[in-house]
Amino acid sequence: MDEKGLSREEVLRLLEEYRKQDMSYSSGRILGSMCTCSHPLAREVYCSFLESNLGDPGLFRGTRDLESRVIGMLGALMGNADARGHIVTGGTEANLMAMRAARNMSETKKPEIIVPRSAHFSFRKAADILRLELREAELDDNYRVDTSSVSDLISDDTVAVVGVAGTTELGMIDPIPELSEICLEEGIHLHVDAAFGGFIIPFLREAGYELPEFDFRLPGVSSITVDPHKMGLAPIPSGCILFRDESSLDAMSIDTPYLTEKQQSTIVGTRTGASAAATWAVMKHMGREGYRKLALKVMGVTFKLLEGLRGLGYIPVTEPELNIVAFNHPSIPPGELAGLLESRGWAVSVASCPPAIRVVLMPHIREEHIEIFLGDLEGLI
Ligand code: 0PR
Repeated sequence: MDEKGLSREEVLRLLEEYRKQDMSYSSGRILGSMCTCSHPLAREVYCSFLESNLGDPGLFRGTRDLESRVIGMLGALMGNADARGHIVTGGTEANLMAMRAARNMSETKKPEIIVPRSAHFSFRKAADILRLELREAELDDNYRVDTSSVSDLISDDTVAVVGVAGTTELGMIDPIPELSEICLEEGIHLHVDAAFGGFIIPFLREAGYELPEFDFRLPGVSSITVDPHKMGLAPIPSGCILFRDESSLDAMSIDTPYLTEKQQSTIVGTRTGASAAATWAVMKHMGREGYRKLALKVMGVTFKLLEGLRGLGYIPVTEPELNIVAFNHPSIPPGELAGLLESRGWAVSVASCPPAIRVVLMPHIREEHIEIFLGDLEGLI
């Protein structure tokens, strides 16, 4: 650090130089991200709650109330208004908490978890941190988990089964109703990772899309991850972990004798209340109607891309269930195609299973961006 401080103007000028190197969502060029421009109201509220600390909630009773109300709203959206949980930093922390609760509630000395091959890498982190053996279940021809493979992997040491509602690479929804039946019968914690899908599947269902149930309405579902900072339009960091009831939180609670609250179940100690306040604000402002419109809009852009790709001779690898399209060029391998697109200013990502270019049609991607993107793809066919 320098001895003398710089002026405010000088600091801001220097920062602008750094910011210029970043990409922006509003350019429409970020095609492989699950994050997006946060809602302007959420941004404003976030800044005004910057100093609130939910690690010591007795000092910030109003913000704690906002967190409980967000949990109540999301619980109700997921079919259980009595769900308990917390606003956390994102899907990784939420999944870690779910695995921790499941492990702590079991007696086994050699805990194992079963996750689909398509599960997000956060479960590998959780397995490593919590010393869980990770078993991967096979996928079916549509890249959804094969429930017979899950059944085959279950043992006396299985503490949790994971199903994904909106896979990271392809946006596929695992057969959660079947997993619910299996887990109910075996008495195993079923965690649903709806980090991406949680803020779109319920609204598409309301709008008449035929998508399977995936939430607490299924009796075998014990916990759900849903991230407001993905399709919820909340600023980063905003994730949410929901448990069917308080017992899962109790299984992780640690005494915090000198704080205003005597027990804590979250992993993080000092933690911002700004995420909870901003998420509350955006959910109250959008309402179900606002999110339903948004869901239909992104699906419209998704189908436009899909149709355009087919028209040009590109090959989609699945029929999309949500707003993710993965596709291949008839001859250029996906890694090479991603490079060619990058040189034309597009940030796409490459899926691994199966290898394909992956485009996430987040709200910042509009029809006009897709038209330009398809124009560039046409030049490569
Ligand atoms: N579960 C699922 C199903 C996910 O897709 C993700 C992240 C997580 C959990 C973990 O969430 P956090 O990253 O919030 O902890 N999915 C995206 C991915 O890994 C995250 C992402 C977002 C990556 C924006 C890149 C990016 O630009 O692809």
